[in-house]
Amino acid sequence: MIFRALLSAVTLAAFVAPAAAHITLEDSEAAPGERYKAVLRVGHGCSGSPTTTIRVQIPDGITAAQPMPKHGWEIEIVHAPLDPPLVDGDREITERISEIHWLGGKLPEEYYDEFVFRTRLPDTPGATLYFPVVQECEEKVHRWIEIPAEGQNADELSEPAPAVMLTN
Ligand SMILES: [Cu+2]
Repeated sequence: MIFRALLSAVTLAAFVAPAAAHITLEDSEAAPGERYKAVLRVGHGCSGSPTTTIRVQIPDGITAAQPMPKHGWEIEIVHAPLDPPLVDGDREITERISEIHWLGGKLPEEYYDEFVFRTRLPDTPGATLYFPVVQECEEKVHRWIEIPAEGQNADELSEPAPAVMLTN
């Protein structure tokens, strides 16, 4: 009986969660200037349709990013020029990773998964960085690209971009 009650509570939680789940970063706060392991959490597909592609945009302030390989998914990296270039010792870095794509997988609506990459955060305390994500499913697409206006709460947006706030 207890087990049955527990089971129904769990079922209810699973049923309620998707509305607020969206795609979010596991750590929504991080230290400026430090390494940051970005874990994108994908809790649902597109109205029942399985997720087949995740595309994340790396914000301008981030000059270094590195995706973690993922079984069953192919990774594609998009570069953008760095202007002015960064000087690292005797090396000049002229481009940065601006997008990471995970392609060719199939994440059923009922399941949860994580898409991981690491970065070095800019040294800008107090700033909020947004990582817009396009989630493509077999049918339909979610565009988690909305950024709150000054003073607006991200909860008011229907498809908010995953964000991390740089603490002091
Ligand atoms: Cu959601």
